Amino acid sequence: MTDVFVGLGSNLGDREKYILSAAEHLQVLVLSPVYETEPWRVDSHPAYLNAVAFCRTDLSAERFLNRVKEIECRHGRPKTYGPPVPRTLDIDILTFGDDVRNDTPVVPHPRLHLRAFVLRPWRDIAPEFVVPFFYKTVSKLYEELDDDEKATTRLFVPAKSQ
Ligand code: PH2
Ligand code: MG
Ligand code: MG
Repeated sequence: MTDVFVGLGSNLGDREKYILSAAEHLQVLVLSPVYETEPWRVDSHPAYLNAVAFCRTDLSAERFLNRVKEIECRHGRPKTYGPPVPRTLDIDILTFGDDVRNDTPVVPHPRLHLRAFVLRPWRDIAPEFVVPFFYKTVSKLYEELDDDEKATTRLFVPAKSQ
C-alpha cells in the first residue's frame, strides 16, 4: 500500500458537494477542513474551495492517476487542453509514497511549495510530514510562504442549510 496526499479543488457549481463526493470516491482516510481560496495565477476565475486528503492505494502511480481522471470525469469535468478553466473538480496528486518522478504523474507536484491553498489545509492534517524532494515538513513549507500568499486562503464556513 502507498500513502498518498491529494489536493482537491472546485470553482464551479456546488463546490462543497464536489469536494466531499471526491473524498468519498477516493476512500480518503483523513480529509482536511475546506478553505475558500483566491484563484491562483488564473485571471477572472471564480473563488475556489480547496482541501487536502490522505488516502492509501495499492495501485501504481499511473493507475492511480487514471482513477483520479475517471473521478474528475464522473463529476462533470470535461477534458480540456491549455490554460485551466473553471472546473467542478480538480484532483492533484501531491505526493505518492516517497516517489520522485518526472513523468506523468509528476510527483511531488512541482508547484505545491508555492501554494497556500495546498499547504494550509495540508498542514492541518500532516504538519510534520516531510515532503519528498523538498526535504521539508509541510509546516515549514507553509511558513516560508509570504504573507500575501497566506492571506489568499481562509477557512470556508458553509451557509446554514434551511
Ligand atoms: N488550481 C489551479 C489554478 N489556480 N487557484 C486556487 N485557489 N485553487 C486551485 O485549486 C487552483 C488555482 C490549477 O489547477
Ligand atoms: Mg490543479
Ligand atoms: Mg489537476
